[in-house]
Amino acid sequence: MTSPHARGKLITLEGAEGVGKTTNREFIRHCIEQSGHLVVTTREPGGTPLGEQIRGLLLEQRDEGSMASDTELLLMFAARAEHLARVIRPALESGQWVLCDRFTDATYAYQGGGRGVPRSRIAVLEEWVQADLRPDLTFLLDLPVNEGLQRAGKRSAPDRFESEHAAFFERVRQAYLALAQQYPARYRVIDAAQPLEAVQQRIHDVLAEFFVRSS
Ligand code: Z5A
Repeated sequence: MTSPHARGKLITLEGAEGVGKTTNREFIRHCIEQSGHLVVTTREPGGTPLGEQIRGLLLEQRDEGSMASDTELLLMFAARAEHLARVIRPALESGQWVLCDRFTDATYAYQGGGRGVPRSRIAVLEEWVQADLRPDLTFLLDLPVNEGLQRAGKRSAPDRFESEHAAFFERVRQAYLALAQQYPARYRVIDAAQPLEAVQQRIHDVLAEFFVRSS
């Protein structure tokens, strides 16, 4: 039986530390609503009660030292499986759009690029947990690492990821840029070093083009 609704669109927001995802999330949500679509705004890791508990485990500083990178990877995908089952798939299937602050590309960038987990291991979990579901549009907010760290440094005490060194975030940034090159049809790279108005003008233009393409 075919669904009475067209499937909604999945839009993801990506970037390394302090690039302005949170700052721009509301703006994107507003633009989507203005175009006449219902939108669910959510985030990873998290987005469900259990996923937020897993997020707590992932971000908290641990006395016993670092978490094994496979544990980190599996927890990311455990939270994602829950998120897909309880929030993302039901919303998309009912025709709503989903705006997600970080998704699987963050796993390729942080666990793959940052921690050095082989890409093939991430791909196995992606296939298992998502099957053929992929984002329809991905914004990559790109900023030189030092500038991002400086912006983020103005906030509260650093969590487990925020305590990493600049070299880690440089690998994350390069992994994101490589993904953008690999998937040019869905990726839009935004120069996040520009003033906020210019960043949002560019986001607005990308969305306007996307709405036309998806209508
Ligand atoms: N993680 C992972 O490892 N693997 C995965 O699969 C997933 C996630 C899904 C939590 O993510 C951690 O999880 C994350 C990766 C890991 N760790 N790190 N790093 P998160 O998204 O919740 O945490 P975050 O990266 O720290 O994002 P954030 O806290 O939401 O920061 P942001 O959104 O990029 O930045 P912001 O808070 O919007 O902006 C930072 C400051 O810059 C703020 O003062 C703004 O006012 C200012 N700002 C923003 N835009 C501008 C412009 N254009 N000019 C000047 N100043 C600006």
